Parts: sequence; C-alpha cells; structure tokens
Amino acid sequence: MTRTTLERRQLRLLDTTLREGEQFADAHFSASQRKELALALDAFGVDELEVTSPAVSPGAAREVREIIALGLRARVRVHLRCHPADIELALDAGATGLNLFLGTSPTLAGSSLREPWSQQRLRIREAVRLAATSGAFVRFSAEDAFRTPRRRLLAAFDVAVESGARRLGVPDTVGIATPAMVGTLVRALRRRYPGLSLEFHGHNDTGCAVANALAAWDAGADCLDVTVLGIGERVGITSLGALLARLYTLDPLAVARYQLQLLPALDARVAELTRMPVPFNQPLTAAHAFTHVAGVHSNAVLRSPATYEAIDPAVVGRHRSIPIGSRLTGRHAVAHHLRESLGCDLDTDRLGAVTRALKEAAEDHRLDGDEAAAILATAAGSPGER
Ligand code: HCA
Ligand code: CU
Repeated sequence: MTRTTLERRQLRLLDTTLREGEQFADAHFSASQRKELALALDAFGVDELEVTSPAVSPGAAREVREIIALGLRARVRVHLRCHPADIELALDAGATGLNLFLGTSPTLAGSSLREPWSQQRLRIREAVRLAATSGAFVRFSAEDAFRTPRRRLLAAFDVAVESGARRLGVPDTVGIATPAMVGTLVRALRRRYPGLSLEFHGHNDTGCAVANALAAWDAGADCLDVTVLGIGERVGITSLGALLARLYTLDPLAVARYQLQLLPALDARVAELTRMPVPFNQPLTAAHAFTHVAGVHSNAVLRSPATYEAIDPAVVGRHRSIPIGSRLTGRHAVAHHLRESLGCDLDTDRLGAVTRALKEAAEDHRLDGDEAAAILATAAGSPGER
C-alpha cells in the first residue's frame, strides 16, 4: 500500500533549516553561512527552501533577496505572518512563494494573538488575497492545527482557499499529534480540498516527528517539512536524514532524486555551525549508524549485511564498522580484523585464544584501536599463525 503510494505521487520536501532551524536555541547562521546552506540544500535536491520573514530585521530582508538572487532550482518560500506589511516586504524582496501562517487554536489565539475569531477570519482573507493577487504561490498554514477545533480549522482553511491559497499547511506546532491523528486529519483535508497541495510540519516534542510525517504522506499530503538534523524550536521537527531513511526503506525509488551521498557532509556542517556533534541517534549519519558491536551481530553482518542493517551504508557513501574493543565481541569479528589489518588467518585455537584475551582485557573498559591492535599483533606474531 505504502509502496504504491510512494511511487505514484510526487513528494516535495520543504527544508526549513533557514527558518525553523534558526529558531533552534543554538543556531545562528551568518549571511554567508545561510547562502552556503541554501546552495548545499539545493545541491542535495530539496524541492523547496523556507526562509525567515524579512519583517524580522533589515538583515533578514537582505538575506531573503540574496537567497532569491542565487537562482536556485529549489523554490524559495518566505515565512510570513498574516500581516499586509510583512507580505509587502516579501514581495519587495522579490519573493514568489509566500508561506502565510496564523495561530488558529484557542490556546494560541488566547495568548499570542488575542483576536476574536471573526477578526482572524478577516485577517486570513485579506492576507491571502493580497498575497495571491501578486501572482505569488500562496500557502496558508493553521498554526497549532491539532489543538484547533475541527470546525474552526476547516473554516480557516475554507477562507484561505476561497481567497486564493494553493497549499494548506498542517503544523503540529507543539508535537502532540500521533500518527493516527495526523492520518485522520490529513485524509479529511485531502477529501475536502481535492487538487490542493497539503503540507505537514511536525514538531518532535513527543518523538513522533518522523512517524507523523510518514503518516501525513500516507494520508495524502504531498509536501513535508524538514530541517537538517531536525533542528528547530525546542527539540525541533522532522529531520531530513531521518525522513529519507524512513522513506528509503519503503521505496528507494521514491527518494532517488535526492543526493543521499551528500547527506553526511550536510549534517556534519549544520552540527558544526550549531556547535554540537551529529546526534548519536541520527539515522544514516550518526557516528555509529553502521557500527556493529555484539559478536552475534558482527558475525551475521560479516556473512550478510542485511541481517542487521536496514540500509546499506554505501547509500550515503559510508562504510560499516566492526570494532573489537568490547567484551561482547566475537571470534568472527576478530578473524575479520586480523585479515583486514594484518593480512593473517589464525587457526581455530589461536583465534579462540586471542578472542578470549581481547574480551578479558575489555572486561572493565572499551579498548581503543591501539589497545586492540596490540593484542592482535601479539597473537599474530606468536606460534600457531598460518
Ligand atoms: C512558528 C510556528 C510554526 C509554523 C509552521 C508553519 C509551527 O515558529 O512560527 O508555518 O506551517 O510549528 O507551527 O513553525
Ligand atoms: Cu514549527
């Protein structure tokens, strides 16, 4: 089921590292770093790039112009409040894609906006009309969609569509939706607005951002929001690499147009710019994404990688690693190392002895490469080698 839907519809990935990503507490990108990231994301093949509103600061306005001027293949979308002045600023900067948003939930309306619903409705109508009359591609997103009563949500979307929006955004702003909730809502919207583009933007506060993005896709959304490493407000949103890993295992062809080989460098660069390592649990690009430790695992992987690998490391230009510095290691891993690093094979008894020596040495700490190599070298040099 998923397989056929993946093949049939055109997936669009909207990368918002330059907008949502900038809201990550440790992110600050200079103008030249923003351009560098925009170029890297374009080379990677993301379909759309979202940038911060020019209303934020004069620097942000300059950067919108500069990124548009790069003439990327990816479409540039400017993230905007439903304020006429913000829209004018984006149009002045040359924007042809306007991502409008407005908080529709009672929680947000009661705190940040303090506007009655009738007023909000008018605001959506005017903003979307103004944006659409310019000829720009207009998306309207109902911030906090999953805490917005269904009737109000649909009323907001109806106004946006009547006023010229070509895409509707469904953000799980505080990350409380489950995949089932996302599926139900997106399916309902798909039925109500056939032919309209649907975008999903999922925060990761409860660890469901990737699963929710997949649920949105399965239910009929065509545009999924991501950032590099998933950076964003609080614990961020759906990560680009994690979503691609998720989709790849379902259907490699569906993501074939993205340059997966460029992912490790992209993730490493954003980690560097945000002064953190690539998180240990980042699919595909974590330091140990393709490392096998336990003897049973390394034995099986050496015989047939698919036993314990969802994805071949070569897909992202990486190699598998089978360290032997743990007490969990096994004789097959050790034999592999002896062959690879010292070009020698030991008989069964010697191999058993060196494996025991390694395990014993690793009883109270992980052996680093040098310690393990020293034990192997001793074994290789001693009688019994062949
Ligand atoms: C924000 C909130 C937002 C908007 C998403 C959207 C969210 O930081 O402005 O425009 O669709 O998560 O709701 O990122
Ligand atoms: Cu967000």
